[in-house]
Order: sequence, then C-alpha cells, then structure tokens
Amino acid sequence: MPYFTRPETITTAIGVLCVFAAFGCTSDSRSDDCASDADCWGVHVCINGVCVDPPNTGSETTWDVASDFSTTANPNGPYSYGLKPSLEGVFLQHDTVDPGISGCALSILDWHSSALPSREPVVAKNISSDTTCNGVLPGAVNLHPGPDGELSVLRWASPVNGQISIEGHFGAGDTSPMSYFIYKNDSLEIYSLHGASGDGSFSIVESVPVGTTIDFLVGEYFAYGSTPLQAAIQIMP
Ligand SMILES: [Ca+2]
Repeated sequence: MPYFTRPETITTAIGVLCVFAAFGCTSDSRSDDCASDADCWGVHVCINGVCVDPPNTGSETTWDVASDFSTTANPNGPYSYGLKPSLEGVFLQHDTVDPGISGCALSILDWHSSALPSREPVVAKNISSDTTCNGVLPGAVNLHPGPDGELSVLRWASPVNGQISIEGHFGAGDTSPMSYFIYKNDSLEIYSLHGASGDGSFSIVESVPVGTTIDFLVGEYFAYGSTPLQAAIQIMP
C-alpha cells in the first residue's frame, strides 16, 4: 500500500503548483491527479494537474549487490557501505573510497573509514576484468572485517513495502575461515554461519516495510579475510 504526503497546493503565475511525496509503490500506472498519483515513489510536482514523472525507482523490483555497486557514491540508492564495531553495534557509514593496498591493489576499490587507524574493515569491489584478488573474482563484491572485531557491512534499506526474497551466498574468498551474517533492522538475525571455510548460501523470505534494513555482515576473524558476497533481492509477486 503506497503512502502519500498531503499535497501542498500553491497558486503561481504559471498555474496551480501542487507538490507531494509518495512512498512504497510498486505499481507503474499513474494518473495526473495531483492528489493520488499511483506511480509514485519520490517527490511529485504538478502544474495545473499535469505531473512531472519522478525518477522511476518505484518500479524497481530487483536488486543485485554486485551489479548495483557504486565505487563513487555512498550511500548508493538503497545501499550503504560501512561497518559495525560489534554485531549489536551502531552502523557507521564509510566515507572514503580508493584502491586497496593488498597484493592486487589496482584491481580493488575499497570503501573504508578515515576515522580508523586500520584500512579494514572494507566493503570493496574487484573492478578488474581478469584478475582474481584474494579469492575475489573480477566483478565481485568483497567484505573484509577489521582487526578489532569490527564487522564489514553491506546495508540495503528497503524502498518498498512487501515481501522480498534474498538469495545468494558468501564465498570462501581468502584462506581464513570467516563468519557470515544477515541481520534485519539491526537486531534480528535471519542468517548466520560461524567460522566457515567454504561458501555460505542463503535463501530467505522476509516482510519489509519501507526503510527496513537488511545488513550483510562478515566478521569474527581478521587476517586473510576477503569474503565475496553475491546477493539478489527481489520483490515477490
Ligand atoms: Ca575465507
């Protein structure tokens, strides 16, 4: 069910201007009725009842953490790249992106925090077309935890209301075992695999009101901790 703010109507020299915001829509139908536009995510501006289409993010129904990854923007649409000092800790968004310093620096772009003495934890992507880095294939997203128990976190905040499927896996990556987690709204653990040497697959269905956070986390170990994450999120019919 979409939500609408109360339209604000202003009479101007060019006509009647109407502005409102709408959230949580999956329909692509629209009317030009300023008060009840059905196609709808975003801020709407209408003049004399004719509305300008907002960015079409409301009709998006699938997301992929690797193909959607941004090496320039954080947050990036529904995604944020950051860390947690502990599983129960507060999410901190990374503020810096630059080439990684590990053995294949030119292949990897790391999001990390300038406030920490260590580069890790990082949320990274292997931007190479042909170089696998520490078990992370070209094009893959990489979560590496920090040296003081910090977890690497890739966060997706739902722009929709509804049921979603979350499918994918954490990969073995570099040589150390790692622990993999998925948390909903900071406190509900919906997936965990401790001390895994291999892949950890997940196939989850969750109800998500707008703004629900889904965090993919890697931690509990540090050295040789590069861990690829592949995850697809889809609105269920
Ligand atoms: Ca590993």
